[in-house]
Amino acid sequence: MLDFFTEKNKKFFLKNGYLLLTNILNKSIIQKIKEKVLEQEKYEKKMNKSYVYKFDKSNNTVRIWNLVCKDKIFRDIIMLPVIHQFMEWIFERKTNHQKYILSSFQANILKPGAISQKLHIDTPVPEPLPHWPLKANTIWMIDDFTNENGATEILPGSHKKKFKPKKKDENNKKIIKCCGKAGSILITHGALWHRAGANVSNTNRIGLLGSFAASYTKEIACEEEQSIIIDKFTLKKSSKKLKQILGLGHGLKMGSQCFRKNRN
Ligand SMILES: O=C(O)CCC(=O)C(=O)O
Ligand SMILES: [Fe+2]
Repeated sequence: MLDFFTEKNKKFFLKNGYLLLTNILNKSIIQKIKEKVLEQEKYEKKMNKSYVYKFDKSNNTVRIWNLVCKDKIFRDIIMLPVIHQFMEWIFERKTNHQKYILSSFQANILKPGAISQKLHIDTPVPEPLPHWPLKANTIWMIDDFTNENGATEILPGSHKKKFKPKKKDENNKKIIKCCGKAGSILITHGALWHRAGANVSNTNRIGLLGSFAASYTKEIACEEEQSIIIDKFTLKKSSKKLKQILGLGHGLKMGSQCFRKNRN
């Protein structure tokens, strides 16, 4: 594999807020991932656990959550050294602790007819945004990302703006489509303005989203890991409001615990 972790690429990422890594996954791995994603999608549908995005009234944007538990192949690829070289660097701070954690790992299936997302950032914090990255995303192209099938659209350099995009920004002429061959990975800064495009082709566009966050965000919000330490007895005795304050139930998405038999 080529060495992507170069001064030139780091400089490009700092300036533009994204970087495209090409030829990371070979054809047989891509094929296997595609099969696993589609099998899982079918299973979640059968179990009535599909996560279909409501913003897309055509029902053509489907997520598969919690890939880490859904097959070994997802656990393997999320550990690819090149990803962690970049994450170590993006989340660099003086600490002996782990600097970042996986926020979510999901598949985003854009079926033919899927409409485009709103322009957004992946860092859900109040403005102005801090000058350090709280989040970074990895967008894995499992199909070729093309002009027609909903390639991720981004505004280069927008991670420096410190503000989130507004409605009027949707038509910014400097937005580009990140097209690429299956097997490529797009690394994005969590404050980069971006969106999934519309799929006007007649085939699926499958992407995986491996999202990472600075570990201190978890350390701050969960000094005690409430979702583990609260026992069933206390849970029963807790009011709805107390459960909200304890953060219980947060991050449980439809389908995230919908597991097939004989998974590996
Ligand atoms: O699938 C894509 O191209 C991007 C999706 C995305 O940005 C998101 O869901 O936050
Ligand atoms: Fe996003």
